[in-house]
Amino acid sequence: MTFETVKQVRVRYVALIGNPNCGKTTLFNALTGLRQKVGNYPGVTVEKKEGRLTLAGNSEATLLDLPGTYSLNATSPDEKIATDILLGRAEHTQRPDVVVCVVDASNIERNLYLVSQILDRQIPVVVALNMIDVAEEAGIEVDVKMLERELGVPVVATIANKGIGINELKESIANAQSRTAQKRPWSMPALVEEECGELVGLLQQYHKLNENSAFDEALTLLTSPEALEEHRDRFAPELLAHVQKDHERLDFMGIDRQSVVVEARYEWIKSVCGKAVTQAQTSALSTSDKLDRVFTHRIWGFVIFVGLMALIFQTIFTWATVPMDLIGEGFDSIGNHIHEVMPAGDLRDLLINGGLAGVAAVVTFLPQILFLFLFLGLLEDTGYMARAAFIMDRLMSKVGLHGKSFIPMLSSFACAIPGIMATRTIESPKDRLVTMLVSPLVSCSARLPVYALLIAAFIPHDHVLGFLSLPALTLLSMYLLGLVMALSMAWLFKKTLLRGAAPLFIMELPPYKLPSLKSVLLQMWERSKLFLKNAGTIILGVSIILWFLATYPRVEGVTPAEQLQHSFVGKAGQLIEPVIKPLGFDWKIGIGIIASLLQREVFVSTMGTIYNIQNSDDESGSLSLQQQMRNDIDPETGLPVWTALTAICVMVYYVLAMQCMSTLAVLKRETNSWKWPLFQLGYMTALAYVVTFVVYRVGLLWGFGV
Ligand SMILES: Nc1nc2c(ncn2[C@@H]2O[C@H](COP(=O)(O)OP(=O)(O)OP(=O)(O)O)[C@@H](O)[C@H]2O)c(=O)[nH]1
Ligand SMILES: [Mg+2]
Repeated sequence: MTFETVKQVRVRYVALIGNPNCGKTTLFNALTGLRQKVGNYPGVTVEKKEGRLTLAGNSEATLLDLPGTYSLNATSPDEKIATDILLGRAEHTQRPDVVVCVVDASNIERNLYLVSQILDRQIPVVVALNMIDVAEEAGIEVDVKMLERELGVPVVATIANKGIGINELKESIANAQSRTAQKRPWSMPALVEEECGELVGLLQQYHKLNENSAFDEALTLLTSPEALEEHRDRFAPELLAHVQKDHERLDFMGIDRQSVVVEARYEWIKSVCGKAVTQAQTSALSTSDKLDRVFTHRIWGFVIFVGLMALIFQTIFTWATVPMDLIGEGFDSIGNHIHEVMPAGDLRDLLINGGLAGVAAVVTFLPQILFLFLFLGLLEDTGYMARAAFIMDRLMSKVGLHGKSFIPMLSSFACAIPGIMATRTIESPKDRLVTMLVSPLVSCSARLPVYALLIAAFIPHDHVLGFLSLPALTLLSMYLLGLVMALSMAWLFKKTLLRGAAPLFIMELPPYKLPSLKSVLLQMWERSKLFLKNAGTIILGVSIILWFLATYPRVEGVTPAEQLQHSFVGKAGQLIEPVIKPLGFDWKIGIGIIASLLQREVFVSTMGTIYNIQNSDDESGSLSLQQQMRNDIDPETGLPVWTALTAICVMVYYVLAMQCMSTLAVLKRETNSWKWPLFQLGYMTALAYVVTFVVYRVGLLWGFGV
């Protein structure tokens, strides 16, 4: 094959494109020094991300990381972002000068499909042949020089996570050539070629398209059954008549219009691979396959999934206690110090009971959040996440969704916001909406402090089933309740509001990998920063406001507990008490729920502030928040405000209620209307109320109310 390279490209804008999970973001991080999220499952990146790239001779370029895509005709929202930018159809984003097409060497045939589509566009391309280590392990050897010759573009072998090949890649990017005079390497059956050629001519004549776009349009018009209908008004009638005739002719000749182009491309790919790739004969099953026999087994897979969750929650409880106690003691000594050095008065109260108590109550749970993220990171990076989606697929299809919809739910264990973003990989708009509506029912890390506080305070530390403790079991139950409710609501929505056929499941299972400790630790670090920043801003702010509302107006000569009753907060609490009384909640819990409509951790800081104020005069003020809650007596009935049943009811309420403004804001952005966020707020709150009510009543009947 001959090709003339014409001129060097001025490289200002470079985009990374490639199949999902081929290592684009890892490469992006290696090239830019940034730390975008990487994970061993398809669909980690769902937005475009920009970074600076320094090329040879210190010239600077912008590098773009894109969501993965299998082809340029993809339809899911994340894939559309990638193809729109590549084809210069995206608003506010210019077309890249150079495209780095990342190819997973261990999956080279499938990855070359996208390459062949990109080659058609004549865009300056560099191929990064990534994961050559994984390929080698699987006995696949690629002759890079031969591949380069066959593709007609530079190919650089890389191992992105080890930084291998990065400099060579930079060099190739800087030297990228524009490739205007190149001949298309693959070809279709003669008749199709002939008709395609005619159409290209007509498109150029009637619609003044350049040759590349005309070819692209011609292929779509010839092969896609919907395209003709969809684009009727865009094209000249003469052209449409011609297309109609072409279809008839091809159908008459027995040519499958839908697959002819795909087959032609694969034909070419096969011949390229035949020359450049050698696959050693390995009859033995790979380690990944062996592991998958167990992990994706119909029954064992499920048992292992629940077992893993149980193990995680058990560890979260046992390992976290030591650092938690340390943090608690740290805050205590800060409080004592302030108590000693400052004169008594409102300012001291504000610092200790307002600021410190609220922030301390939340920050104490940092270790648990860190452990949660450690485990989530490990599950993601080893590739287990994709298996979880796979074993859940049968269950998911029963509720009418795709196994793919389980990934957003798993991401929601961290936070519903990445969960909602992860739904961008779902093609069907209805299924995507259903998944967005139910994902926030899955317990996120903001609920963990609420659960952890209440479990530590009110659930006895007994052991069940030998290794599993009652607290861990309670926590596991809350997480499972969230999952089960998410699936049930999905089923309900699919049956009623958002009917549609259950889609077919096609999801890749990436090979298992040893997790990269660095990337897991990095995620934990980013998360702690976020958590602490939040504690220092939102939690602190809300605590201070709450302190004022719980301290004023002042009444003379009463105990702090009575003073609290007379404060704005106390008054407001009495106002809402009738609404929450049926759930077994007292007014302080009501205030906690209202304040934490902003975000769920605020419940914990609210309890910290309110109880510190209530007990500020006596020695019990130095007790831990848990003990203060356990000691709290309802002045009217003389009974404890909190029982194990109350604690469980509050947890159940927090599993189900929509207590997060940021999630609603993201849902508004993704659906482009207020309708769905409001619906979500409404249905989740109603669900929480009804289920908590039932749990409370049943609990009372069974005599758990004491
Ligand atoms: N062994 C090996 N692993 C790699 C290599 N490059 C990336 N990885 C790992 O492959 C997984 C996927 O990497 P990502 O960078 O998230 O892939 P991506 O293409 O951005 O994926 P999406 O955003 O989901 O499309 C991660 O676990 C990486 O650590 C490589 O060259 N060799
Ligand atoms: Mg990515």
